[in-house]
Amino acid sequence: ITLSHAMPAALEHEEFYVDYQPIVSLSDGALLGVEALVRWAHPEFGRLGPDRFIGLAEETGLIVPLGLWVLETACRQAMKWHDADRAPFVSVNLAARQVAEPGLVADVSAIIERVGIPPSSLQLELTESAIMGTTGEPLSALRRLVDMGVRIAIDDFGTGYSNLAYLRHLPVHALKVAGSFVAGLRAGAAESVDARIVTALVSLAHTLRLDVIAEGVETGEQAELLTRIGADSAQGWLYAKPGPPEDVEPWLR
Ligand code: G
Ligand code: G
Ligand code: MN
Ligand code: NA
Repeated sequence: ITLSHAMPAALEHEEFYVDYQPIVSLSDGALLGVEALVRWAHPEFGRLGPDRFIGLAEETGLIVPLGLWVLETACRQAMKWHDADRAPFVSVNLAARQVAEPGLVADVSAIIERVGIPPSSLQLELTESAIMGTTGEPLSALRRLVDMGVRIAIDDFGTGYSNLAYLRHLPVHALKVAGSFVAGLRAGAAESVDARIVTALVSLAHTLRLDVIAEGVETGEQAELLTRIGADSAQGWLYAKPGPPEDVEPWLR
């Protein structure tokens, strides 16, 4: 039986689970939010990462119910972390197929109401290819979500095709700089091509009044350079690997 055929039953049998990776402020190291990352505890093949099954789920359409399950699970978890002093946001990946789905706004707002999460504590991550060229009903769906208070981030920014004129009119709040650019940042290599690209991306984002989240930050040197360049926040192994909710708890204090 193929992975793709096994997915509907796996969703029903609760074989999927969500790991969380902290997103921290570069100015003071405080936890700002977490990214939710789905995994599959396959009874035969063990833990499978999203690279193994998200593409298949998009092809079969299972991404729609799976994506809503991830969204609701992540929002419920985020609410457990909310208290009087702190309300870390949760950032959930949205596949192109989900954005094209006519029920998106109704489904997302139903989850927000059911869970009771402030819409501003929810960020949706879309890749450039999912968001660029979005017009008509899907674009107005994104606008309605933004009007509700939900934040939108463009994932893996810089690796796809961004139409800058188009970006200007999109209801986007943040750009996530792809880890492939961050990987090339090293102290003493301030003139490296990657350093110049990241500098340009940060400048572009700030010109458009967007926040910058740098991904794949693995070393203190990278964090230092990113801070100097003016990136707002960061995510990566330097701070924490994606992990179960318990791993996030020390960050709440
Ligand atoms: O978990 P990992 O770091 O291996 O993530 C690999 C990719 O899978 C990332 O690009 C991430 O955006 C994507 N991904 C993780 N969880 C989800 C999800 O719930 N929905 C979608 N559409 N993509 C996801
Ligand atoms: O949504 P996106 O594709 O960006 O998902 C992030 C992916 O990058 C996940 O697969 C996650 O496990 C991985 N990741 C997170 N932090 C780091 C890091 O510091 N270095 C590397 N190489 N990968 C990371
Ligand atoms: Mn992501
Ligand atoms: Na990314």
